[in-house]
Amino acid sequence: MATNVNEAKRQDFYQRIAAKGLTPLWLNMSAMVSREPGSRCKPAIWHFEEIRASIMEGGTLITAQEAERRVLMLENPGLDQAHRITNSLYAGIQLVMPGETAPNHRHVANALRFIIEGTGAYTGVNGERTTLHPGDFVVTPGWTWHEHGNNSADPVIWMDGLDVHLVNLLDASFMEGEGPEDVEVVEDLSYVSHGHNMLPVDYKRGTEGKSPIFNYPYSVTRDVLEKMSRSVAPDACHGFKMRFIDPTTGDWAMPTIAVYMQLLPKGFVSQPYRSTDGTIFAVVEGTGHSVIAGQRFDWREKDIFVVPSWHSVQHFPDNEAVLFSYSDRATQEKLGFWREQRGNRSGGDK
Ligand code: 1HN
Repeated sequence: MATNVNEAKRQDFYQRIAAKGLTPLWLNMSAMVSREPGSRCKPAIWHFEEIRASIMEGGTLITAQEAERRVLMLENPGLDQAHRITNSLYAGIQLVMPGETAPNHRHVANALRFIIEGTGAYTGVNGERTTLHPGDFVVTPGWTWHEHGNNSADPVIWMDGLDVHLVNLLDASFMEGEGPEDVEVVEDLSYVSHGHNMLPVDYKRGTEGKSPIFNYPYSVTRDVLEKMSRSVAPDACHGFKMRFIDPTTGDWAMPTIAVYMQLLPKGFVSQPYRSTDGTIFAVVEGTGHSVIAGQRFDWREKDIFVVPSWHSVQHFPDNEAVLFSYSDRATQEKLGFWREQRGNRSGGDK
């Protein structure tokens, strides 16, 4: 048993060793090694109506060229305005106005684009161009040159998802600007040459864990979900949920970020589900609500909501709905950290 004398001696000891850059584990262990995830990340929703009004106002105040990227970041209310939507992941809303370009640059962080509004903007990745359509999932792998432009008559809006906070946690950030000009290639060459159960005969996979495919088009994704939903039974927790892959390996499409699309059929109520990867959802089609750790969030097309790590979620679509989502599961799996729990548990909801 601790005595008062002991405690005073201890406090004195802690103070003296602090000056030497030492601190006792025994005062910090339970906070550092929690019995289960205790994320400060909060469940939250951003309604597109409000996002759109704000980014369009931003469009009158700064050009894409001037801003380099004209983006409003989605900041999780529990995470101290730290430019993140979960502990590990970044989300932002980017606007490219008709006639604008955003200059070529590259960085270590991997980025995804999920197209929300507008057709006819493009992203160039390592000189190859892809035209962006609503629902498309576009990858710009780490350290590839990428730029954007909008040759259409309408504003184009998408969500960016990046692993930049993972890169910064590891102090591994590099960035360069003013890359080479686009070269003339067949539009979506990477999808043509790698996305149809074929590979160029001498294709050699790099060591960086990059998918050769830049655009996973919604027209294909939607068709897959439609046919799946007519042919097999829905998963009790996910409905019809597909993951985007690197077709040369079967691994996730991005080395660090897991990306999905799911269809929730009419009348479906998902069973409670939780996992250690805090997940960002974007509503592609439909209306409904989700209950996250007991809190109800009503959503409609183009809204974005976040389910923090180890928070139980249940989805209730009003009719058929389609949800895009991404999380750090690809990272957690590679490191052996990832866990999930399906269905109701004893002990109640978190
Ligand atoms: C970036 O390069 C883009 O290329 C968007 O569109 C958002 C957020 C942080 C760091 C780099 C882009 C970004 C970003």
